Amino acid sequence: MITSPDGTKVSVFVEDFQLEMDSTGDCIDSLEVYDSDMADVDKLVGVYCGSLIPPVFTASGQSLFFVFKSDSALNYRGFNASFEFGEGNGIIV
Ligand SMILES: [Ca+2]
Repeated sequence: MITSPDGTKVSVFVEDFQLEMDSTGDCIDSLEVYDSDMADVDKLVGVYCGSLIPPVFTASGQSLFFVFKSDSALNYRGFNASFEFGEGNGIIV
């Protein structure tokens, strides 16, 4: 989870992305993004896999919640993202 300071909103930029997807386009490994501070189904922004880089995520509040799911077989490259809020930024890997 990423939470920004009071009065700011967090944005996340995915720069590199590759997660396992089957031949029909269903996600085997996935990244779920929630516009919330928890995995609230009503706040699900999207479920991402494959090699298409997801859009920039900007929270409506101060928090974005990420769930990375991976099975034990076939690990793809994964993802690399940076985030920023108001002033300053950081890197998550
Ligand atoms: Ca896998």
